[in-house]
Amino acid sequence: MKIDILTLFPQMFESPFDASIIKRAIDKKLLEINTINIRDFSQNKHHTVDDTPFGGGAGMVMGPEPVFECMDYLREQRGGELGRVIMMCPQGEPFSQGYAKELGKEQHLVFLCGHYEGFDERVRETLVTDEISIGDYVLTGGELPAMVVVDAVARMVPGVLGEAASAEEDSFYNGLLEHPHYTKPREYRGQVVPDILLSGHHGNIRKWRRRQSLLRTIERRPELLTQVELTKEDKAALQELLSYLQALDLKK
Ligand code: 4FV
Repeated sequence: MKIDILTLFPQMFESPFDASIIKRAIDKKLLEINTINIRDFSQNKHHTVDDTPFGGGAGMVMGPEPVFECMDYLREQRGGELGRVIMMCPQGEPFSQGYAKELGKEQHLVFLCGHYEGFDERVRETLVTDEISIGDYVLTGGELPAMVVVDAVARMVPGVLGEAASAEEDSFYNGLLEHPHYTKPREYRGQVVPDILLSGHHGNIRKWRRRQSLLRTIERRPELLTQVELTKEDKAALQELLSYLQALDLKK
């Protein structure tokens, strides 16, 4: 997968992608990440990329020219056509594992990282295919959000997650929150690992993990359950849980 990132601060991407899974994916040529400095495409003598908003108001707006020039250059570099062009912005569609899975199937992604009040609207209208938000808060720039999306999407690219890790067991992969994990030592400062996990009985272990995922999802993100395909086993487990909680309630 080829990823081009248009930004005013390419240096911000050096270290995050220079370690761990992403670095290994780049070394294994599963992923190619390029950053392009939008300021290099500013045609004015001071190389400014932003200006005051028409209609007045606080803040500055990133002008259309450097972005359009930069995209023309990139389109040329990429053989005449671009993949999906993603603008990171608070107005975008909330990012999700489902969206990561969808983008993970693409061959080429372009990320537009804004600053100040954001981009001139003509950039959004003409160049952008996707607008993504990583959350309902305002950041200083689109770089960190782009890193978040690149990281989540990279994990969906076949071969990026080694054998050890599989996306299939991720939280949200099956729509539920992930079950608890334990590793050595079996006992630490008086805290012991649940026996079931030491039983070697994979069927029971799978059942226990599914129940823990259901329990954790009910406790923390019950709204997620409305989007999950529950098995008969799940419904039985939930029913059992419900009667247990009701019994608890009745005792009070
Ligand atoms: C953002 C978000 C975000 C808004 C103004 C960049 C900043 C500045 N992007 N999810 N939340 N962007 O706050 O994606 O241009």
